[in-house]
Amino acid sequence: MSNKDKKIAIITGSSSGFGKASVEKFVKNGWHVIALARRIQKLEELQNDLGKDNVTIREFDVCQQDNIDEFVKYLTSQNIQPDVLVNNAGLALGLDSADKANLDDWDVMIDTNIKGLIKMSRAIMPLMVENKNGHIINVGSIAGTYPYPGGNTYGATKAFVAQFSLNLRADLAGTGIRVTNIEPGLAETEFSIVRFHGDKQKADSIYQGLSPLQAEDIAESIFWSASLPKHVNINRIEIMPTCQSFAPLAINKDG
Ligand code: NDP
Ligand code: 8X3
Repeated sequence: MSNKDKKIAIITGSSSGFGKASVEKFVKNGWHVIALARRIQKLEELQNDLGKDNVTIREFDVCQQDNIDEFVKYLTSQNIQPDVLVNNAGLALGLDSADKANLDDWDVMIDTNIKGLIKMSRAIMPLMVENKNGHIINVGSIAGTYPYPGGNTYGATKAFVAQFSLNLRADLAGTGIRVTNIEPGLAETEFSIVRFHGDKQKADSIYQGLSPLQAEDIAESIFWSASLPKHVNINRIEIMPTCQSFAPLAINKDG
């Protein structure tokens, strides 16, 4: 792998959903992708499909600082200068109201969606700044803008991602580094299976009779943001399936 041959994207959470579809999209368009996730077997299957020349894989947990440190050492030792970092790894756990929610679930969401994302960004940014080239694409959510029952900590982590993305833009002004926040709505991936702790029937019922977004729809917008000329920065993209919309504010007679 060399920057001379191809542009290089690092994509976290590449083993399924948006991440996997993004790996496929970037590779189809001639990029080399470093695909990161915890489930190495899924990454091996992806690499077998797309070819070792196009995809480098690495077993990787964004919550493990030593994984991040070793990865940066690897990039530096190989003189790899990433053109794009897609901070996609993330999850929702549970849909209980805040007074009943599981605190361990909250911890995992904060560790992954917030701390994993900021630590990855902090680790990769210096390489980009040094090279005066790079683009950080975060995967936020409409849940970071619009509250809904049971969204509590998940939505709050995505609100953090939205503000962090804007603040990165402020800090990176003058460096040529771009920052984008992609904010999808309801999308059919493994997301709901994870949210409901492996209950596939419950997860399937979320999408039944609807036409939710597909992983490829989001990969399209991620790739589009990355493929624009360097003087164009997409700050944020909010995407919903047509079937998703807004409800009136709730008013409860009992206070
Ligand atoms: P998936 O569950 O299909 O994919 C999530 C990916 O994140 C998996 O590849 C998983 O890989 C990875 N991941 C989770 N935790 C970690 C971790 N600690 N370290 C490294 N990788 C991790 O869901 P989506 O594709 O839908 O989700 C991708 C992103 O999109 C998330 O940030 C999610 O919050 C966001 N999103 C999803 C929406 C939806 O409706 N689907 C809508 C809006 C935003 P592995 O388990 O192998 O590590
Ligand atoms: C996932 C979108 O609306 O299911 O981030 O919370 S939603």
